[in-house]
Amino acid sequence: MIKKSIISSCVLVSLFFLFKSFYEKNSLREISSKSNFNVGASVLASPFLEDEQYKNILKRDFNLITIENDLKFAKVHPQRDSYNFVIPDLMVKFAKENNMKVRGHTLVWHATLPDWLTDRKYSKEELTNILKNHIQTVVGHYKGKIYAWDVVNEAYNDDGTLRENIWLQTIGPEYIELAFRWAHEADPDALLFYNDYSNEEINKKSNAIFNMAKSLKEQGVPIDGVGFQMHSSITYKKNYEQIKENFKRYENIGLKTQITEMDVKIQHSNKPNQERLQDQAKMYSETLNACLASSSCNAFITWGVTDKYSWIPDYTGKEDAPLLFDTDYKPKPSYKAVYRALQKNLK
Ligand code: 9MR
Repeated sequence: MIKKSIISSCVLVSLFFLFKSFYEKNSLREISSKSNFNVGASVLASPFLEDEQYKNILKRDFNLITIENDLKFAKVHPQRDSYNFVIPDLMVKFAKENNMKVRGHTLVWHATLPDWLTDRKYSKEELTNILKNHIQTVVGHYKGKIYAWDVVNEAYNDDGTLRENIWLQTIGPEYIELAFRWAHEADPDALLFYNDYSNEEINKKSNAIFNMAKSLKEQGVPIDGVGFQMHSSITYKKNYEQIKENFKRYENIGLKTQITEMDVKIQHSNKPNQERLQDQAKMYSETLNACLASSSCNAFITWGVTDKYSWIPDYTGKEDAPLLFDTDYKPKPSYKAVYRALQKNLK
């Protein structure tokens, strides 16, 4: 009995050192940058401001950051006549110093709106002007510094209809097209994306989004691609053939696709932890394989860096471990799976 447990401890210790030396020799950034592929993570203000180890992982393993919250309407435009760029400016500076791209998130959304906007009703003309000024001020502030914007986020319901939100109710469905045009006027070099969740497989929502993007492109509206958030759970198996088919149809019409907010929940499974982490690793690599099977897909971004800071425990009220690094900043099996998928697919 004692002999058996000594042997299994030795196996675990050697696996740990093997994995450690794997991590020391390899980085996601290095392998991605050689092929001009974007590998990124979203960044939160508090660890960014306080945690050097967090920033060290960011610059070591990623060539792109997405500003997770600090460019949302309520954060960047808290009063009708004042903007606050302090934190996003620091993040953009950090990215520049470390030769990383930045994704701006997000210009038009139904959530994280300031009270001054939601507390009273505006006329169509007033709200149109407010949105135009907002987009042009924010995009203009970062002209030449932000590589891509999520211009419109989550505008569709699961049944493929447009979500009721203040923009649709007051401006009308043309708010989407207008937002892209205004963003392009403010920075003609920035790539402009529509971004949503549950749009990776073929379903009513993903068809509606594809048709919208195709029609905008045909009308000459400056849209460059669609973002697929990819918030996932090991207990919901995805249809990777459909995901590939979906990315392929964007390739066929000359639009880019990007995985913009991937994380994988493990809290709903009853399996032992090690097995859940293996299932999670598989889900990360299969998703990345589906992305890399299409030339339209040029970015893979996780929604956070380490399990220490993720939106999921706050949102679900339960512990989880959805990302590539654990709470001690050690790379998880998912990290290695992502590395292997990049290695297998990138030339
Ligand atoms: O992770 C973000 C969390 O910290 C914020 O409180 C929340 C509300 O602004 O937004 C979360 O990010 C969301 C993203 O902006 C859009 N897609 C879904 C993400 C998770 O809810």
